[in-house]
Amino acid sequence: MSSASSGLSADLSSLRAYIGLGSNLDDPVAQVKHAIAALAGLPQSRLLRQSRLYASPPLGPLDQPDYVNAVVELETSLTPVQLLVALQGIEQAQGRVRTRHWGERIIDLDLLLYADLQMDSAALQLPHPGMATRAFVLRPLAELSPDLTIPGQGDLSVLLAARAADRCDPLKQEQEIA
Ligand code: A4P
Ligand code: MG
Repeated sequence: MSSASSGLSADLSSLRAYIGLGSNLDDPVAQVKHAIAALAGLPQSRLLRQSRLYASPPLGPLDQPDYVNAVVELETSLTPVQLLVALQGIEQAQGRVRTRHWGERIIDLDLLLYADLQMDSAALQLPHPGMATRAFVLRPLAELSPDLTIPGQGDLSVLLAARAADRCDPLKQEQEIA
C-alpha cells in the first residue's frame, strides 16, 4: 500500500482480491447469485466486477451434479484471514454442509488471489492451491483480468491455454436470469 496515498478509497483500490464461487446443489444458479450479493455487502470491501456464470463437470467424485462456477473481483481492506473468515460466514449462512472431499456442495467460496500475496499457512494458502489447473477458475478469471500473472504460477493466458480442452462454458443467458 502506498504511504503517499491519502484517502481510504486510494488504500482500498490497491488491494484486489479474487473469489471463486462454486455450487452444485439446491439451485446452483440461485446459490451463486445469492453469494455474490452477500460478497457485495461485505464490510470494508467493494465488489468491482463479476464474471458470467459457467457450467463445468465435477472435479473429484463423478457421481455428483455439474457445477455452476463464477469469479468476482473485490477491493478490500480486510486482511486475507479476515476475508477468509467472512467467506466461511457466507458459506455457513447459505447452509453449507461439509461432506466428502471435493464432494457436492451448496456453496463454496475460495479466496483465489489477494493482491500478489503468496502464503502457506494451515488455514490459508495463496494463491488458492489447484487454481492454476482448473478451467472452472481460470476461464471466469480470464474474463475479468486476462493479463493477470498468478504469483508463483505464471501468466493466466498460458495456464488457461493448457486447459483449453476442459469443458467449462458460460451458461446461456436465459438460464442466468433470476
Ligand atoms: N483454505 C486454505 N486456503 C484457502 C483459500 N485460499 N481459500 C482452507 C479458501 N479456503 C482455503 O476448504 C478446506 C480448507 O481450506 C478450509 O478450512 C480453509 O481454511 P473447504 O471449503 O472447507 O473444503 P473444500 O472446498 O471441500 O476443500 P478444498 O480442497 O478446498 O476443495 P476445493 O479446492 O475448494 O474444490 N468441480 C467443479 N467443476 N467446480 C468446483 O467449483 N469445487 C471443488 C472443491 C471440487 N470440484 C469442483 C469444484
Ligand atoms: Mg473450498
